[in-house]
Amino acid sequence: METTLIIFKPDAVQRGLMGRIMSRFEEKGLQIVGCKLMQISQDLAATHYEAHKDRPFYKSLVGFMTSSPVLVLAIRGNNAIAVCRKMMGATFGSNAEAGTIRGDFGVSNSFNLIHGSDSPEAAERELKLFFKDGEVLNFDRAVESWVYDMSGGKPE
Ligand code: IDP
Ligand code: MG
Repeated sequence: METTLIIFKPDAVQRGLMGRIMSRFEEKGLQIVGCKLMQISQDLAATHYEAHKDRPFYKSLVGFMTSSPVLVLAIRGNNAIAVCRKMMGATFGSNAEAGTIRGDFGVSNSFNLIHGSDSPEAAERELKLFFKDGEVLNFDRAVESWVYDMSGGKPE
């Protein structure tokens, strides 16, 4: 099972879309194992997006991400990183596929509602940036054996 870091960006929180977007992940069968509303500091935004520091949009991206609270989530499931990225859709709202979160809820290329880790390495790094020890929980779900086919001994 993988765990990925998802952030509902300030536009998703301000527009009252937290519940609807979170429902998509729950309905998919993914498990929410960490969740908190927080205000991202300049330092945290800079660290989180350090790979983009030389890009022309970096300053406005950091400004946007620190402008208003975000909801950060740790989401777990089989291949959760790729599954969540697919559910998010392409980076730009203007060309994200219908049926994806970015495709259905936004049209902006910078206010694109949601962040998701893009690799296992990024997920490990980003989860540590946003969650302290003990804030990502391990717990059994009663429905687990109906979410995944476990007959082969592993989730299918
Ligand atoms: P991703 O969020 O789909 O992984 P990245 O390329 O990692 O996309 O970019 C990080 C974030 O930076 C995007 O989600 C978006 O908010 C912003 N961004 C990326 N490219 C542009 C751009 O060309 N103009 C404005 N904002 C951008
Ligand atoms: Mg990215």
